[in-house]
Amino acid sequence: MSIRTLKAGPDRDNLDDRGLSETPAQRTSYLRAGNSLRSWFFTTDHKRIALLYLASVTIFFFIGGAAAALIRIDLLEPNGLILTNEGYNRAFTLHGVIMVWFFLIPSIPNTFGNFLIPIMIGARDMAFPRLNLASWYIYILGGLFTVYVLISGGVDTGWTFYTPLSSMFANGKVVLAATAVFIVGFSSILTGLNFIVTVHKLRCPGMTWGRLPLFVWSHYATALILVLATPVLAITLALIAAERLFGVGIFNPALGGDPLLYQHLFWFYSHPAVYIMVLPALGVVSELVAAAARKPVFGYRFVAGCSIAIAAIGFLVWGHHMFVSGQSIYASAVFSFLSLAVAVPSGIKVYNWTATLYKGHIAIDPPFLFAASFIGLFVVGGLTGLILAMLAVDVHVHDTYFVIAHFHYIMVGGTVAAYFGALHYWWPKITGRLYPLVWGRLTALMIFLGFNLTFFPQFVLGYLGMPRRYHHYPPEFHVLNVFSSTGASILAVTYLLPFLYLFWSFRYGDAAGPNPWGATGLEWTVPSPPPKHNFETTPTVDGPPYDYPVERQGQHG
Ligand code: HEM
Ligand SMILES: [Cu+2]
Repeated sequence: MSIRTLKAGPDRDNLDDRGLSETPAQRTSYLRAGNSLRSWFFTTDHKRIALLYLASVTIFFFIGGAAAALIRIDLLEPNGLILTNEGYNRAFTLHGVIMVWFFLIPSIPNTFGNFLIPIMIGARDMAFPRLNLASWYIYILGGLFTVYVLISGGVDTGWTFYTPLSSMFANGKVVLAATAVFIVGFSSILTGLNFIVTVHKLRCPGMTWGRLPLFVWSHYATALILVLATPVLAITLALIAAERLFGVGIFNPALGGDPLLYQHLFWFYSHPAVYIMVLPALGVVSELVAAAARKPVFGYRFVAGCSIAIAAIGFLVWGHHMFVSGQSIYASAVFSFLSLAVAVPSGIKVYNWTATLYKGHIAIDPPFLFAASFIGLFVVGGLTGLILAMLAVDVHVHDTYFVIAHFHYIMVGGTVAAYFGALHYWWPKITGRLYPLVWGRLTALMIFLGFNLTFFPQFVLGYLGMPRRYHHYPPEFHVLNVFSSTGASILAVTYLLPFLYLFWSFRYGDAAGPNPWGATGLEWTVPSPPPKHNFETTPTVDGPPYDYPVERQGQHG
């Protein structure tokens, strides 16, 4: 097995029956603290809850991915290959609903945030451990509801549930799907609340706001959005249900309602929600970049502040989804300006990561490769966002594949890459085991290639005028669609790879030792896997974050 740059595990005197070394702390690790189902399903340990989420978001990722596969197979032919028109609509709705609410929003915060925030700030657990477990149950309840809606008929409105389609014409289980999303919203709100209180109240002595890891800063910003925006979504979905079930006139003009009101309410949540999806990823990348370069993050305060700025400005730009809705041109102009402004803090982060990597002794390991793909794809996604924020251009490409490509570059290329980066970086901490680095590198490269082959052609398709959400398309779009579906097949295979070698490592990998990457941060001071209560004694912090030794920098001249 290849462990080129990873330091080997601890002393050899403590070998277990597999010949792996094991310290007393590892024997009392959170993984060993009881193995009954009860000890897992009623746990209040943030680390075990994180693993419950890890398992469940993975399952939803593959359910959503299966729907994506159906869509891409179908689009191999201009007239559709396997699905009926109705089936096609249901497949992309299922794909969007599952990916957005059951994967992208919870993936990084609920798994890695849950696992790492208490350890990173020197706490023994979250502020409200039982609420944390309750959030998981609510998430699962919402998930089961969604799967039920899927097998009992499905919904054909798209993940945005736009009215009047959803309120008047859709013949699917719109109310049930809305209920499912409504339920899972509570999970988001409770998790956000838990993060905020934990970061405010449970920081160990010396862990000032100016010393918080950037991962924690970005989760703090995310938590603010979760708590402030999610209730608006819940109310919006309840209003759709009220209109469909009881004929209350809210969005339906025939009843005195206004369909545009729906779009305002929906995007008031859903634009901030795209930052719920990407801010935790930005936090992950800051950690990965610093560890790969073994340098302090350049402009720490700016990177931290930009998380808060992105969260704040993100609340002011929702109208950029409505440029062609007929809203006033003055409103559109303001939304256009503010949308361009939100790119500034995102851009600052990219510059600061680049400056951090500059002249660093970069270890070309899987976490770095995922972080590097993140940065590249996030830049493409962000720059095309600027293109979309231009009023005149958006009239041309709105509701085309250009928009699909834009948000997939950020959400799949960015957030999913960061999710895999986090998995490869903290896996030794979570499990106490090392995995073969070559496989991680191969996966990172294949995901990058497969991703670009899938989504780059979609920019061209959209620019040429292929509308989104159409089941049939003119033959001149055929070749680019075949490219896209080919890339999607590469992606599908590659997404499965980590599950093979990571599970292998869980069983057979070498012991990781507390700090295999030689990284800074409290999580690397505790044993891998961490003991049940994280710290034997409460730690004290007396230095800045990312305190890498200076003499290791800049030797490339
Ligand atoms: C530089 C910052 C960004 C700008 C200026 C921007 C701009 C835009 C604009 C104007 C649209 C609407 C296009 C249309 O419907 O015609 C759009 C759509 C979208 N963007 Fe962005 N964006 C940015 C970053 C992001 C980020 C960070 C994410 C995700 C994490 C994201 C996710 C989305 C999604 C999901 C949609 C489409 C929603 C739908 O209609 O289904 N964007 N973006
Ligand atoms: Cu937006």
